[in-house]
Amino acid sequence: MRDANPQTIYLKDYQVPDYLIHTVELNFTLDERRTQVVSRLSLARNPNSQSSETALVLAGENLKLIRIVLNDDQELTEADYHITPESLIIHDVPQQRPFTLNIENEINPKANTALEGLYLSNGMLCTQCEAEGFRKITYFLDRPDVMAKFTTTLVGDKDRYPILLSNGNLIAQGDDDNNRHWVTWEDPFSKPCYLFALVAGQLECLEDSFTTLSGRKVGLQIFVEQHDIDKCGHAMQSLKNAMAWDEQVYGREYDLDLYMIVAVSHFNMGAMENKGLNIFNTKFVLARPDTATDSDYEHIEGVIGHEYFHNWTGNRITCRDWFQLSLKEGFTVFRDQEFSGDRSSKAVKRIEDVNMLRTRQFAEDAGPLAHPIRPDAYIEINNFYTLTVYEKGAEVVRMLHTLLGSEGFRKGCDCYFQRHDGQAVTCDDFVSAMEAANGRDLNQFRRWYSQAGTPVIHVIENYRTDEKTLALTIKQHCAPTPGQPAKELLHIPITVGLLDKQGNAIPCNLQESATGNYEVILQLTAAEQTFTFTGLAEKPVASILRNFSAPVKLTMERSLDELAFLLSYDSDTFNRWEAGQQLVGQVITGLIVDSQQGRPLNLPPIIIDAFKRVLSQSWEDLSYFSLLLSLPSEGYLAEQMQVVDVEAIHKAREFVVRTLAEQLQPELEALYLDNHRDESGQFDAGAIGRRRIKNVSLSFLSRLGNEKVQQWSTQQFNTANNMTDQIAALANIVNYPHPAKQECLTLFYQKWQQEALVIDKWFAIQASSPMPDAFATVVSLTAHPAFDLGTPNRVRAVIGSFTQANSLHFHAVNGQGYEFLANHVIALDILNPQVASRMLGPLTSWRRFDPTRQNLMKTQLERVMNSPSISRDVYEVASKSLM
Ligand code: 0A1
Ligand code: ZN
Repeated sequence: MRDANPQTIYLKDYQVPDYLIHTVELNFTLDERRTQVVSRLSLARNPNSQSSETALVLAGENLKLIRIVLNDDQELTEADYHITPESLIIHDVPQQRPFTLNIENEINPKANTALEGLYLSNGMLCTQCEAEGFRKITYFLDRPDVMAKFTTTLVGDKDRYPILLSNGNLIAQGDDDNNRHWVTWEDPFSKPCYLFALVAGQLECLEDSFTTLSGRKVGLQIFVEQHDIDKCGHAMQSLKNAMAWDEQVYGREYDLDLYMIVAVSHFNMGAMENKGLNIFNTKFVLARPDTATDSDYEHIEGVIGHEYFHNWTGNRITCRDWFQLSLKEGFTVFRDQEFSGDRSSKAVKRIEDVNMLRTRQFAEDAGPLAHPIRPDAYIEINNFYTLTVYEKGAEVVRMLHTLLGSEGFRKGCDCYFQRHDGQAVTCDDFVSAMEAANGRDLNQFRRWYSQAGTPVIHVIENYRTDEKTLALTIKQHCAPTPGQPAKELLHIPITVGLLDKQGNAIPCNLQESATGNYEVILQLTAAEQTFTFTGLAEKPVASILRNFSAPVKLTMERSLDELAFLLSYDSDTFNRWEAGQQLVGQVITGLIVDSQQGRPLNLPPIIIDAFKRVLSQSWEDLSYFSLLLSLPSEGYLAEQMQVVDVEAIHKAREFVVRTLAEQLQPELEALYLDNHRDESGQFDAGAIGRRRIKNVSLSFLSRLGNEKVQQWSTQQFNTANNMTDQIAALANIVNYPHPAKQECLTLFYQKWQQEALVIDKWFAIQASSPMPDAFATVVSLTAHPAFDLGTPNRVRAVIGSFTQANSLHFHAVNGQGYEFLANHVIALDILNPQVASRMLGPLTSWRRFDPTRQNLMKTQLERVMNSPSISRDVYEVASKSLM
């Protein structure tokens, strides 16, 4: 291993910093291979330090130290300090009064393939400092509770780096000798160094402005490479929408005069909320109807919103330590989810979010890497930017919103902003603000922060004709997770509604509090509780866990008839969809067993009738309609099985889709033709919905393999003037037998070869195809001249798609998929440990498979773990998953 003895960091060991930094003046002389960094820090001993240690320990990695000067006049010699691979230790610094340090060092951005710190992307210099990248730029107290005011001067060649950006406001600029120029930026807000950013390069800019509620005019700038300048309009509009939304919903205004976004092609994650200078993966900025799909447009809006919302939830108020990551991420994801829901369809957005949570986060929470939303230990913090911290973290904030109501939640937020503006705080501080503003005791609720695993809620119904009551007995249970053998009881909000036989909503009068409301939030706090509804002359149908009011698994005896009834009548859009998923899910689960036992497969008529009913209704929200027609994914079905059988899942699910296509062919064809209007790819709910329903129909029909539908696909592929339609057609051409497959793939590549993000789609579609030649295709794609291990988006498109979106072939019983992944993780780890460790994910779920696959997967994990000079990132994931 590169780091022979990786240390575990524990939350319980947290101590306040021994020193504080008040101001930082940075001076960069930019060069691809030799960037000079001069840093002037003003420091002082922290009066609250709990340590007797007086040495000053600054974090720093891969830095070439040139000089250190204390208090402007005392150049330190090697006797005064000590350098380790991870730090600079200065033995003796003033304890009683403030002091300055001038540190000069050099870095090599071109050699930085890990994309952390200062690095190069298509000739542009840019930074990524969260979580601990700043220490790869210069020596510093690289921890979020050290907040300082930054002034940054960038010096660079005028031709190579005409644009020079950093955080805050531009306060001075000028020319230097040797065709160089310089710019000074000042950020008036104190911030931790993980929010520092700089960008230098040849960039084009789209400009606009936004006037805040209080009448301040804020300049908005989006910087991209020249050829992308025509793809920034949607991002800009999304930014303005996000700024207005945060004012309306949270009363939060932007606080600088300038908000900049830069799009870069090489980025480990989605985007980064650096103060005033967000750096984005191009994938979440660039969109033109012919290059980006509707779902790309939606993701861009969501991520632009997310990073903007961080200005208050993350930047103005930040995390005390990295264990508190969900304080900013869970809250900000909740905010971006609500923003997106308000912008489009709340129902659709909620279903999409829950779908992702249940297929991916639930799997994480049930696996070897399960951790609470506030983890208590880590080896490499970059491994904890997880679905649990983000998505489950958002669910926990959503539960607070549900428990306190919109107004109570807003009061809690106001209290949080007022109490903690300018501070680095904890998840506990957030909950305390909610308690204080609402006069509530949330002590039991706090366990959601410390406890891993997905609780299972079991509901038993008991209707009594004589008493006209319905009793719901609800039990909660959470299985052990690594390091947490016994679980505590949680406070779980369960939203319930009742329907009469005609499908009408009826009042939910609880025995102890008859409110007459049509919906009630049950507070489950004990292991078992009974809630009794009164005044029910006939047995109602209960709609439970409406809007997915808690991140739990709900188990309950439900007949197919009852599910079909809820699918027809539930007024809760989430539970209506959920009833359909349960209905089809139960049937597919039965078919999986039939398939495993070699019995013939039959689709019960109730499913066909249910689909017919959905198809016969008229729907305003066509996106919601298309979700009602979509079957549970293979990933979701896998989650329901004791031992995952990818082949049986694929076979059973495909059987259902194909049978439905056969039985409903006329309806689906009509739906396709009705919605196949020539559209320019406008991004409005109506047009998006029409494209969605049309493409769902085409996907069903493509299973029939008939020439007519093949022609529809080819025609749609050839004539589409928007990427949603073109890529949907291509997916059907690639996923099912089609005579023009190679021709279409070639045409598409030729047409789009200059557009990296479109070519990512071309790679991803082939890598996730269920066709028998998928593995050979993937191997050949990794040899394609456009494949590049140094570009995370491309790695995700090929290796990520194959291993995460092609279970059937990744889990081939000969183990070739596993070996392929291990080979690439080992090769990638040398370049980019963060991405390598993320790619390893699919192997970590080895316990979920049959013994043969378990062995094959374990063998590859062991190979990865034992390969020489493996990174801390990959080591942590591999070793924990083998424990
Ligand atoms: N804070 C960013 C995500 C992010 C996290 C880590 C990164 O590099 C290791 C980069 C970005 C967000 O939530 O958007
Ligand atoms: Zn975030």
